[in-house]
Amino acid sequence: MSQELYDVMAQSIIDGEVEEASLLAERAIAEGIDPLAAINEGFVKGLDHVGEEFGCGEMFLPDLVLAAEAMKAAVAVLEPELERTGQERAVLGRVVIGTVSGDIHDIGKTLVATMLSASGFQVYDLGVDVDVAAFAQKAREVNADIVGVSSLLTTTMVKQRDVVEALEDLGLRPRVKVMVGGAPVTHSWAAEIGADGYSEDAMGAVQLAKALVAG
Ligand code: B12
Repeated sequence: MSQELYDVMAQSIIDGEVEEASLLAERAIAEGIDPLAAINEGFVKGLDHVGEEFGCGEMFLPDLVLAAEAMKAAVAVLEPELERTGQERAVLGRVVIGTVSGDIHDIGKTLVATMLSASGFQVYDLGVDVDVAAFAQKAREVNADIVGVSSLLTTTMVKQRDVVEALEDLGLRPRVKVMVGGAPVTHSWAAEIGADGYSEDAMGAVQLAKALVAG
């Protein structure tokens, strides 16, 4: 797979070209490129660039919004392919996942949910801006094995701790494991709040979930 195509994919996100991003995603499938590689080596690189530029005041919110739309368009094309290549298998466990309240970032969380589901987990995706109590209630309702909590903002990360506590309050810990993620989240933060694990990406999240259900 040529670096050139990955670079064009990244550029389509930087330019916020929704049509172009979705056409490139289709091209990746037609050329037999691993859909996760297309996301991680191509499109995400563009989004990272936009995030950096935004962080240092070189790009602005409308750029971020357009980049996110282009990213979502590409992921929407690649998602069925990710699921298809996951193949049929027995349910490995039940995972409740969502982005904490106050935070509407959903691209990474949805990618993790898709990869978990493609890998054989039954996934209950609560979406974004999810109340702390809703994570715990859903976990009890579906008898979850794992609760996955995403936060992309430093200001909302503290809600991950609240989810751990809400599960404790309902008497669901330690049976229900908690995994956390999102750009500002780290291993040490996960340990500090009493979560059972952290992963920096979707593939790592699948490995982590498998390890957590294996005990
Ligand atoms: C796209 C984007 C947006 C889009 C989101 C669209 C959407 N539908 O998601 C929009 C434009 C809406 C947006 C808004 C804002 N954003 Co924004 N955004 C980003 C950006 C550029 C990319 C995020 C992304 O999708 N990355 C790609 C995915 C694939 O990666 P990911 O999310 O990190 O997820 C992976 C891992 O983290 C992990 N993971 C994620 N979740 C989970 C969960 C579990 C359980 C596990 C195990 C793993 C895991 O696996 C994922 C897959 O590999 C980031 C910069 C960056 N590079 O992170 C800024 C960024 C996160 N945003 C930022 C900010 C400040 C904002 C705003 C406050 C801006 C504003 N002034 O309004 C608002 C907040 C709105 C809100 N209340 O939530 C800051 C956050 C700073 C901070 N540390 O707090 C960042 C870092 C940009 C920056 N450098 O300043 N944003």
